[in-house]
Amino acid sequence: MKITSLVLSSLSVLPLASALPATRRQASCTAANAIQRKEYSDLTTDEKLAFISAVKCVQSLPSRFAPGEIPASENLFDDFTAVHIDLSLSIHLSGTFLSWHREYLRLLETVMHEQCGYPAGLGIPYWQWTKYSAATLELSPIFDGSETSLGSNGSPDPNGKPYELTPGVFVPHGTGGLCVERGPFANTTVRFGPYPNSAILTGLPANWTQPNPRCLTRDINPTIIGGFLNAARIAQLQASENIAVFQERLTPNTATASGGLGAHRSGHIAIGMPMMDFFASPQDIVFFLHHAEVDRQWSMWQDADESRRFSYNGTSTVLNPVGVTPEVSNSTVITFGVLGDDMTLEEVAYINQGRYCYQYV
Ligand SMILES: *[C@@H]1O[C@H](CO)[C@@H](O)[C@H](O)[C@H]1NC(C)=O
Ligand SMILES: *[C@@H]1O[C@H](CO)[C@@H](O)[C@H](O)[C@H]1NC(C)=O
Ligand SMILES: *[C@@H]1O[C@H](CO)[C@@H](O)[C@H](O)[C@H]1NC(C)=O
Ligand SMILES: *[C@@H]1O[C@H](CO)[C@@H](O)[C@H](O)[C@H]1NC(C)=O
Ligand SMILES: [Cu+2]
Repeated sequence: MKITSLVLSSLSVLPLASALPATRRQASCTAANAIQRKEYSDLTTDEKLAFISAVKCVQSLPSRFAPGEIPASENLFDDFTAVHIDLSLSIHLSGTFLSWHREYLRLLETVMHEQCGYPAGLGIPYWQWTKYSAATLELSPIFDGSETSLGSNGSPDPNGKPYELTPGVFVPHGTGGLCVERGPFANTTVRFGPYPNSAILTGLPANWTQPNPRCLTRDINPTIIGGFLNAARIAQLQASENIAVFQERLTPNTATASGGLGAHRSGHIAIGMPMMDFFASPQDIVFFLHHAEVDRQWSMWQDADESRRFSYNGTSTVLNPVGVTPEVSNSTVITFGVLGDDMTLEEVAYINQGRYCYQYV
């Protein structure tokens, strides 16, 4: 779609660039050599199977933590959740949210490419929020429960209750609620959480690293999809005049009954259960498709006006309390624990320059 903007006039820097370290190299990133991140439905059958197989491969690689350090983390895929939990009170509802999750996705994509035989030119797929309606998400190629899906919705829970998002703010439960019983991720075990939303304010319990094994559940929620992930909402997000407004529309600091949910939180609630967990949501692979869509929305918004490229708002602390951590800037460092190197926000501002060369198609 944005092929023209990707064809960079950087041929002249090539001889010089090849002398620089690979990660800093200003290589020529073009539509022809960029990693393609496709909407899940646009993957071929072979590509869907390659993605599913790569996820299972990451779930079979050893944990990078020292034995006993994080007892709930049994493999490298779990490590992605553990690091996300550990940093949750810095990387959400803060100025580092967009940048941190951009690099986080790239780290999983890199493991898939380097250790799991995932096709080099293919990236993590995304879930385009507006592609499916409230009625059809459950029947989509992502969730239809077939061998090329990411598993079904959870089985219906006849006792499902409304969710209280924040005190006094309820949304109805969805059409599932129990274990995912069909498709490649049927009967997957999750071990982290659940953690209460109150831990956003109080901090995690000391035993957060202890395993609590149970089945992967989902509760696809038509109320949320219809109400908050619709085309009008996404158009409004893209029309945001500055980064503070963009972040507020994507993921506001307070959820209100009048609609202050934002597309980011809505996507988590729309899938439900582990995906709704503020801390432990990456346990459901759909997290990565949802966050690829968040990243796609951010990159489109950045591309629309270059003055937005290095604009930031917020601190490195959840809810941006005054005086705890500084307002973020180009030089703010984000960390990734056992998953990867430290990064500055300046280094992750383009998806097609510097350390990244991928595009959303
Ligand atoms: C998942 O578990 C359910 C209930 O135990 C069982 O009926 C079903 O066959 C399992 N599915 C797979 C794919 O293992
Ligand atoms: C952690 O501690 C809480 C409070 O004592 C308890 O309810 C919960 O089951 C514990 N979690 C695990 C995984 O041990
Ligand atoms: C961040 O945005 C808020 C809301 O618009 C604003 O009050 C604040 O001054 C901004 N912070 C910086 C550092 O620009
Ligand atoms: C952030 O970095 C970019 C690219 O190096 C630079 O153009 C921009 O001026 C920097 N912003 C600030 C406020 O220093
Ligand atoms: Cu997150």
